[in-house]
This record gives sequence, C-alpha cells and structure tokens, in this order.
Amino acid sequence: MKPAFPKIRPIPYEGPTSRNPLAFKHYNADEIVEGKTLRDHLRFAVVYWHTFRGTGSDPFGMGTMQRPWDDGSHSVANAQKRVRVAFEFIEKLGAPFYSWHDRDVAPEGRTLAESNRNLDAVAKVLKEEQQRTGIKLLWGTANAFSHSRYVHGAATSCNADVFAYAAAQVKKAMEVTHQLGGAGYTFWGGREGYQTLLNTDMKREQAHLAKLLHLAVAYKKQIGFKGQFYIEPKPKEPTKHQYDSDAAACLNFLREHDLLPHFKLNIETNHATLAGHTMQHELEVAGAAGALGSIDANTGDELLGWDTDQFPTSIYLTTYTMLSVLKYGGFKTGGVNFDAKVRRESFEPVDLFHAHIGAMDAFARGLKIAAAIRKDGRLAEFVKQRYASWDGGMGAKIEAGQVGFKELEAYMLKKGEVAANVSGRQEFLENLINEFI
Ligand code: XUL
Ligand code: CO
Repeated sequence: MKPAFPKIRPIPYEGPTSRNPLAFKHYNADEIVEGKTLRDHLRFAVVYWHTFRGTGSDPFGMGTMQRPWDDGSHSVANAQKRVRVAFEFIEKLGAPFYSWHDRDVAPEGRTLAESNRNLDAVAKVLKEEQQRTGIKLLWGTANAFSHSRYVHGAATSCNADVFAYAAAQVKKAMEVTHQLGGAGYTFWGGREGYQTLLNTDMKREQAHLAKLLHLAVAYKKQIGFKGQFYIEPKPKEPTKHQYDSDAAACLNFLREHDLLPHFKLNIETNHATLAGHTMQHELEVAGAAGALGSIDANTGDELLGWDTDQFPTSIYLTTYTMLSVLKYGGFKTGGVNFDAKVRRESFEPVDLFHAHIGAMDAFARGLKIAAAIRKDGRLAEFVKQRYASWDGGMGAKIEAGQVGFKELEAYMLKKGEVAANVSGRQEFLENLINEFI
C-alpha cells in the first residue's frame, strides 16, 4: 500500500527553539522527569473515532474532511485499509497507544452476527499493525448510542431487547479488546440518561445500568481479561441528563451498586466543564477516592456550551491536570487519550499532525512545569501548613475519633474563641504558579 502521508517523516524532537511545525518542541519521549520517561508518564493515545472517522459534518452542513485514502464506503476492505493508514499516522506521530469504539474500526452489519464478523476481520489487521509497530491499545469500547435501536438508551432502555443487544455488543467489544491486549475497557454512558422524567423510571433504569456493568465484571473474569474497567462521566449531550453526570455521581453510583472495586474513572476535560466543574476538580474527586484511572484530553470553548472536543493547548490546563495526575501517583493502566477533533475548517490531512503535535507538546510542558512546582515544594508546603492545626492538639484528637460533642464543647468553653484564621492567599498562590509557566 502506498503511504497516506508521503511527505511527512516521523515527527522528530527539535527542542523549544525549533520553528518546524512538524517537530516536537517539548515532547522529548526519552527525557526523564521524576524518574520516568515522558513516554511512560504521558502514555499518549490517538482516538480512532475522531481522527479516522470524523467527517467534519455539523447540524448545518456536510462533512469537509479531505481523507484521500478513504473511499467513503462502508465496506470491510475500506475499514481494513483505513487501519493501515491509522497506524502509519500513529507511528509517524510517535504515540504509543490508540483507542477505539467497535463501530469506528469496523462497519455495522445487517445483523449482529455480520457486525461481529466485520469486527473480527478488521481486528485481524489491527493486530497485525500492532505487532508491526509496537503501538498498543489503551482501551476499547462499544458504540451503543449511534444506531437508532439505542434511541431510548442501551442498558437503560425501556425495551429489554435493547439491553440484550447492548450486552451482546459489549461482550464482543470486550473479547476483541482482550485479543488485542488492551490495557483497559471504557464505558461511556452514551444515551444512558433521560430527555424527560415524565416517561422515565429513573431508579429502574439505573438498576439496569448497574446490572449490565455487573454482567461485564463477571464476563471479564470468565475470559481472563485483566485490563482496567473505566467509567467516563458526562452530564449531558446527547441526553438532557446522563446518569454518569460527573465524577462524584459516578462514584456514588458505583458504591451504591457494589461496583467500585471493579472500576476507575476516565475523566474528560470538556465533560468536566459541561458539568460546571474544572478538570482539576474532577481529577481531585476521582483521585481522592483512589479511582483516577485515565483521562480523555481535550478542551471546550468558553463561548460555546457544548462538547466541542478541541485539542488541548492551554498550558494552565495541562499543568493543573498533570499536578493532579502526579499527586495521585501517575497513570498505571490509563493515559492521555486525545478524545479531540480537528475543527471543521481544518480539513487537510496535515492538520491531524498539527493538532496532535501541539497537544502532546502542551502536555509535555504541563508535566515538566508540574514536576518543577513539586520539586520547588512551596505549594505543597503551603497546603500542609494550612492544615497544621489538625496535626496535633485538638485537631489530631478529632481526626482520631478520640473526642465527642461534649469534649469539644468543654474545650471551646474553656478557650472562648478560635485561634486566629490565616489568609487563604489565593493571589499569592496564583502568582507562584505563574513563576513556573
Ligand atoms: C463522548 C465521548 C466518547 C467516549 C467513548 O463525549 O467522550 O467518545 O470517550 O465512548
Ligand atoms: Co471521551
């Protein structure tokens, strides 16, 4: 097969003074930060759906993307050819991972059996290309939201047959993920939510969602798949309210249904902002619960209220993200998965390179800045000192459960008033961060 990107050579690292748009300025994969290479810290992944299946269509117009290798058909042969192109791209980019939905890599057939056969035929080529290049699968997932059968949801559909179909689809996607040595498997709610409560039995729908996840946990054990399961929070779009609305809601759902030991969270930036949170907030909620698994890296647009899935280029965003990731011990099975799409107006193939190179550089910088802030130590020391009253005296007794209301009342009656409060110094801390950016 002729190369799809004949003019593009493997993207080199040229350092911060380079003006070559097809070179990394900050992502030097072998550079060591906090005892690990950038490659192993960041574990970059290219998503199949946006990068190789995105057409650029929007509610007002048709697709714009120029993808000369793609014949536009739904044939298996076209899907297989696309795999070779995808791996040429990922290899030239130098990303160690990729991720997919079943229906991005292989076309949906007329029956479930035909869809399964299509997926097997494409998975064979995915495996060949993984072996040829050493690129690995970060996670797989099932698209149980695009087809019209999922109009009322998948696991949460009012139609029990739809649950059965979704279960069969997840089963197959898990098997293929397992065959391809996937490091994880993701559940994103898709249409698991509601448009109106007037027609919705929310308790029953949530119980069904938990049921599907329990069945997946059981099947995982049966087939010996050791990859990590993730839940990906998102508050709305396509539904008005999605049950996995944010990290806290997901954790509560997992706890309520005895699923927490089996799942970690895959936190996506644009989903966080749709939920009215920052990415940092969502990472801290997940991290504090020991459930920070992976991230879908992208960004929204401050002036648009929907999931624009843009490539992340803000150094503040990547710095805060990597501060949280490092704080909670770094990625184990997860990584920085670019669930992001080039703009409709950026329709040439080379734009895919620009987008990924810029985002990888932004994350490399974020990682290095976060490591420098940690090495400096003033931020962590400030936070430690802020809570010093809990490290001894009455604070330590409260934390240790040694006192009740009576003792606390006696303590305060004797003392009369609290020790003086100290400024939170937000501006001082913001300035401190800026010293490193
Ligand atoms: C949708 C989204 C999905 C998941 C995988 O907003 O983020 O692409 O990441 O299903
Ligand atoms: Co995502």
